[in-house]
Amino acid sequence: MGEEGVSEYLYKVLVVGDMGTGKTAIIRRYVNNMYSDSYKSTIGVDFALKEINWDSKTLVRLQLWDIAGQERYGNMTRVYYKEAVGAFVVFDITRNSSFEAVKKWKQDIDSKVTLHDQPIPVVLLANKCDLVKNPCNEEVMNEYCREHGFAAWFTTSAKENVNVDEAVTALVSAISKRTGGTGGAAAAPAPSQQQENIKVAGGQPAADNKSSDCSC
Ligand SMILES: Nc1nc2c(ncn2[C@@H]2O[C@H](COP(=O)(O)OP(=O)(O)OP(=O)(O)O)[C@@H](O)[C@H]2O)c(=O)[nH]1
Ligand SMILES: [Mg+2]
Repeated sequence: MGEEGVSEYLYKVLVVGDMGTGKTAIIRRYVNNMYSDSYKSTIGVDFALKEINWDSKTLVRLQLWDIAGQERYGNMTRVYYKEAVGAFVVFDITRNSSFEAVKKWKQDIDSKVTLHDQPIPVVLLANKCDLVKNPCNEEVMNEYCREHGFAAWFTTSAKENVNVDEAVTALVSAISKRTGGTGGAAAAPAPSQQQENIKVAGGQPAADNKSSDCSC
């Protein structure tokens, strides 16, 4: 308990996925509401902290671990993953190889970190949705998430600020359910669309210059 009966929670959350998929951009959008088109690859790991006033009695401190996608840092993940309670796996909706790598990232997390002897909640992000004409097929993605044990998935755009807050809310909700924190999920703001345990992404921005279909 902190001041005036406010409960405080610290959640360590991993952000992983292939290089260039937009992990740093998503974090920057979420934490600072900023975006840049220039690409500077993350070296090793970066950190960002965001405080969420979840409700009048609950403060969540989200510690985001922005993990480099470059293979050469892969052998460090066991150290980085330690004591994480949730994760995002990010792929680039226009790059199929980054979607194929999602399974590998999920297995890497599941094999190296657990919460109460179970896999930690992981939310899948199909990023750069501003670049595609046809977004992910909902049925296919719901099935994919069920099969691979993702708590939820969202199409996101760090560039156009699509579904970034919603994805974080979904992950924090899932973590809270598992840890018993934030007064239980019933008290938490829920994402708008929900199908079983899978939150389906909505709110695609309309754009004329989209070039391709999604890669999944
Ligand atoms: N169009 C578009 N571009 C994006 C989006 N998110 C990120 N990018 C661009 O994609 C490139 C890579 O983004 P980063 O956030 O640096 O990628 P990363 O996953 O952190 O890459 P590593 O640190 O190398 O693992 C940058 O040029 C970003 O501007 C998005 O939502 N839409
Ligand atoms: Mg990065």
